[in-house]
Amino acid sequence: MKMLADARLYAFVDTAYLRGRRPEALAQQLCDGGADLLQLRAKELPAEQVRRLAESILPVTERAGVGLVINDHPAVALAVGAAYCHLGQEDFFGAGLTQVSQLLAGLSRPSTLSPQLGVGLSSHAPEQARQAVSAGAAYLGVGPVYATGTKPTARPVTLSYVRWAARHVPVPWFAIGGISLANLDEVLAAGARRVCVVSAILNAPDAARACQRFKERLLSAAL
Ligand code: TZP
Ligand code: MG
Repeated sequence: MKMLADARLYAFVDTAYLRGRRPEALAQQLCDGGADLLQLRAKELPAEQVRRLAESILPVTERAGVGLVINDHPAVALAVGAAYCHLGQEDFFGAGLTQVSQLLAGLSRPSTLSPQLGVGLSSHAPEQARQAVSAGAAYLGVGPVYATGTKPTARPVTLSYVRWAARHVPVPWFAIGGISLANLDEVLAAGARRVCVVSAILNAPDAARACQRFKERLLSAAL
């Protein structure tokens, strides 16, 4: 599997943007386009259906060496053998957790699958980033940078938080929220080298080509 430290482009199979596409076919396109991590985000589905989708996508990501991230469902991530799960502030700190190890200890672990589940945490402000790093997060989300229809109620954190993250966050971190090919240069100029992109890729006419265009520009920005 690709190393997290080398990841630049974090793409999504978000069920809100499928528009009739088969999830595993979309996952293949995103991997073919150069996504380094792939998140399964299915806000409206119950855990059992998330699990079935994860099982259908995992062979695709494994063949491509792309880490699969399960949003919101750590037990599903562990059960299917995904590399990561992603949780928001409210999912993790709001549930009374302070350490990733507490979360993992609370999950029943199949004996052979996913012995080391990495946990990514969202952050919206410096203090949240510090707490997430102390908790043992494998990576951080930094955003939403811009207002976005994918998460319409979230308040943008602006590029100033991206600039702070570039100077202070010691683990891999991904700028997220409203990032497009039109604003990527200013996100890079603020110091981001890794980005999460949902709608700008999933609404593009050719998702694989959209990934390629993001990836080329991310790789041409020096780390
Ligand atoms: N968390 C913060 S912003 C966001 C999430 C899941 C949505 C990102 O989607 P898009 O379409 O790339 O703005
Ligand atoms: Mg969540």
